[in-house]
Amino acid sequence: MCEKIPYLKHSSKLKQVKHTFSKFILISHDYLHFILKAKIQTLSPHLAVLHFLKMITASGGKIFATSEKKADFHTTLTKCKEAGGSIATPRNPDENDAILYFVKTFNTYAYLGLKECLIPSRFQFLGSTQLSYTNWHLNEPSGKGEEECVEMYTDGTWNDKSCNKNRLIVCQF
Ligand SMILES: [Ca+2]
Repeated sequence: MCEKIPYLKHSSKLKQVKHTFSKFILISHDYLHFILKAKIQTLSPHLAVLHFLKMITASGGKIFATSEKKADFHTTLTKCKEAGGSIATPRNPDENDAILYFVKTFNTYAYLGLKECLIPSRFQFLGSTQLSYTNWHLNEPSGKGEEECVEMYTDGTWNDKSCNKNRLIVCQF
């Protein structure tokens, strides 16, 4: 009898603790929602500003962004990687349009995430993926092994080009 009292006490205390704890979980869950909502609300104006400044576009779940700066192909790769993304690589007409938006806005060609294969005039996406979409300008690619990179013209078409030119940095995330 005497032993049961502490047990009962302990048990009810345990229930109380559980109750408090579950309440805490609910509160923290709500709190988390609140924080996330607040964060998104804080972020939204920034995204809106970036849109307004013509620095980001979105297409099919991808976000494309420019730093408005120019760089050669290899520097562009580095800058995009440092930003947590990769060089803009259009895999369909919508994505091509999203990149074209920057090319037109800043009136500057941009390098794309494509590279010539060992076979001249054959190109592939970086990472050795076969091209599933292309938008070559008339009579391009024309470099025949001399132009290993690809730039986007202001009409959205592609041209193979040497990799050491200064082009608009456009990354994807
Ligand atoms: Ca060319």
